[in-house]
Amino acid sequence: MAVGDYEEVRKYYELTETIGTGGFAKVKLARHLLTGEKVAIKIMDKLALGDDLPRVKIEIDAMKNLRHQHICQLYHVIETSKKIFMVLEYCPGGELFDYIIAKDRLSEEEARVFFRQIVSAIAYVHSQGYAHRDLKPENLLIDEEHHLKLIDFGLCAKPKRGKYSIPKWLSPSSALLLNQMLQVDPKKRITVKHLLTHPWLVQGYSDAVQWQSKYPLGHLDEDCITELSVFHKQSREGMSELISEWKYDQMSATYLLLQSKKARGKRVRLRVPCLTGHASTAQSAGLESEKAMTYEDAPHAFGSMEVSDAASLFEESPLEEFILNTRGTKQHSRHDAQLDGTEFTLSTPVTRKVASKQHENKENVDTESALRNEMPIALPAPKTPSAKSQIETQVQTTPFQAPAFKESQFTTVTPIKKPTNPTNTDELTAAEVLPERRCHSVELDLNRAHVDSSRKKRKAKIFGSLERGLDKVITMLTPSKKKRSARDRPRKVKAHYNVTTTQLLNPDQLLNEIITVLSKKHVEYVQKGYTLKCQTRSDFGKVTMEFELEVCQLSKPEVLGIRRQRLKGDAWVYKRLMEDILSGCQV
Ligand code: 6Z7
Repeated sequence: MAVGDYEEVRKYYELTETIGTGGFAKVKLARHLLTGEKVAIKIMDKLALGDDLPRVKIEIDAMKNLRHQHICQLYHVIETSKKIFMVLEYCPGGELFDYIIAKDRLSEEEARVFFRQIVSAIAYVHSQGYAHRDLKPENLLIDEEHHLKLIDFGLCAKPKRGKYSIPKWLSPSSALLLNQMLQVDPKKRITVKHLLTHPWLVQGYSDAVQWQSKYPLGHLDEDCITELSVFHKQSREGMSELISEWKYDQMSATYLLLQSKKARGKRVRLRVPCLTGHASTAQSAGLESEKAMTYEDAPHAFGSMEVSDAASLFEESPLEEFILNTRGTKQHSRHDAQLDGTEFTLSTPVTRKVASKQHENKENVDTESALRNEMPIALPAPKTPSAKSQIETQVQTTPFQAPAFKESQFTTVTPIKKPTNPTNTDELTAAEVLPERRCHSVELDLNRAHVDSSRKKRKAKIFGSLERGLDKVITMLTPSKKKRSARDRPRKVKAHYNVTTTQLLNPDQLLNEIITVLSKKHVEYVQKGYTLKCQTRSDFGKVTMEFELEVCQLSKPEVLGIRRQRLKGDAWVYKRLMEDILSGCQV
């Protein structure tokens, strides 16, 4: 990861957790510093994109021309030498696919609500001369108001689509509609225009589907322009001209996010980004420094800093920070000490050669390279969050021979009890899984590891370049007494379609049930409190799926639940795995 690439983004946005990965892109949650609005940032590596780079450009060009209530809004494009960042509308409801699966099936009424929105989006897309060509429930997200947003333009689908079966519970009118839409011959297929007034779609409504954009590109919102002109000390006319250029830069992003705030009934106010040390206010505002506004200039603009809101968004998981930062360049260390009483069962892949001469003298230990030589797959024994005194890493090996080199986002570290010779890199491979080390557990007393500085120094000598990586892990793993109670209990969450309720009363028992099933299913996991960050691999060691499972507490009704979230992998494979896991638990 090139630090400079991210610096450009951090001028304007505070990046937090990863909410999706796939192909050559990952999507991270973030907050726009000036407006405080949450956004999703799609991050792509230009080199990795290779031949797909033109597709990304096509998508961006299309997105710049599309603005519609049922299309995920592009706010900002940041291109650096190595990366492309697409700042997009935040859709906290996740994928329609997961929603349907969770509900098993939708009622026709609800399907109609959604379908109207899809048809509306598609009719608009077509009206602008574009075709999406990859319409599927995975490409429809649900926003805060439970409205659908179409995503992922620029992907070509190759429909094989002709043979299909109609579920027997569908009404004759919906079966007829599907039949009209699924005609292979385009001449026989119903047009989007006819769909707008199709009897199935207007049933129970007084009008046809309204497909016209509520936010036409030419229209500028007065309140947003006023706020921006006050903030930037520009005339309203000047500001309108600037916005009308639609450069999809910080100015466009700020305008669009203000507009979105207004649409949700929030105050149209800009504020001082006080959460970052990365950029000055002026820089963040996309202005020359002399134009930066002070509180005295316009106090209203510095109004409500939603501190608690921001804090919760930015409460990064230290483990995730470590896991995701396998390139050794992660700059945010301010959360390092925030680990809160969470026990980790550092999961399955066992680091084989954790250091080599190549890595020894690097300033930032190249954790990824060091950890790429991972050996799958050990399935650790469950570790309940309430067992506090130690962290125990179960090291087991699988019966099969694993490939020697693997790419993994899940970095795992095998605690090394007694390294011997600090200068001998062979000795530094103490974590290698040797036959005699198989099937035993290694214990680390993390409380002691953190406080004993002389031991730490000794360790520094011993581990050489590895020290940084391990220290970070240990720091992260050292429970802070004050905070740990917070994670001794499952998190309270609201009922959501991604949460399956259970009849079990004991969260540790439930966690153990899940872990047992994961082990049976050969799912690797990292445990953090009541959250299990899981992944599966192909026979060749490639990570095929990433997801999270969390034992949580629901309030109405007061029962334990299992929250699940897919981060990567095929939606159908995930669905089946979830069914297996959830039915495998005695819940
Ligand atoms: C045009 O819109 C696009 C284009 C594109 O190429 C990619 C995307 N990708 C997105 C993916 C996810 C989200 C937004 C855009 C998003 O907001 N996801 C999200 C946000 C919050 C939460 C909370 C926890 N549950 C899942 C979740 C997902 C869009």
